[in-house]
Amino acid sequence: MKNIRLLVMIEAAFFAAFAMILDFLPSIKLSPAISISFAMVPIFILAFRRGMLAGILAGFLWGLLQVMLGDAYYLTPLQFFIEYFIAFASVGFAGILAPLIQNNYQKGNKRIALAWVVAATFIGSIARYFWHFLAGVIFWGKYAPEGMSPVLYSFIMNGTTFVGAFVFCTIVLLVILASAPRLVQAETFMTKKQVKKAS
Ligand code: 218
Repeated sequence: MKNIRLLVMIEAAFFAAFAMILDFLPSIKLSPAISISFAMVPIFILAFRRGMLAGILAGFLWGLLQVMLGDAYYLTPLQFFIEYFIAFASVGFAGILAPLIQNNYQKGNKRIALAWVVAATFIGSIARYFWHFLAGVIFWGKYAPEGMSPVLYSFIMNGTTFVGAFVFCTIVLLVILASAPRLVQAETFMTKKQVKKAS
């Protein structure tokens, strides 16, 4: 049990680092602080593979990496906390559908599993961008064009980014998981003692 937890934590760190690397690739920039990319993909894969808590941990670590590598935009402490810890960790909520994805793969229902992958990607993306939208209304309103309300400005900026990121991530995930579904089907990890007991 202890070993499984350690393995999941190592996987979370690995997938968070992978997301950070993807974040450095060229992306579509809406503003210096907002870009549309598929960097969330590794966090989604881990959330489908290991469930919601592991996904939340990986998302949190990804946010922490952004902060540590100086790739974060700071306006106020609360804005920073919401956008780099709560928002990034929320991507892991995609893992709420992990049991449905795993069960359908196990039963050989590939198409249904992939349909749940799309739904889970939607959940993780909207959970993240809800927080960016909220931060946008409260903290980024001053950057809105003259006469535009902060709510509309944040909705347009974060709504566009949400749709773009969701579509990008869905396409990449469908391509990856259609050919390598084993990525989300973790083999049960057993200690030597457990193997002996089971055999
Ligand atoms: C209107 C507006 N502009 C900028 C931001 C900040 N923001 C938005 C989306 C994603 C991220 C994290 C880095 O990719 C950030 C900092 C906002 N919330 N709203």
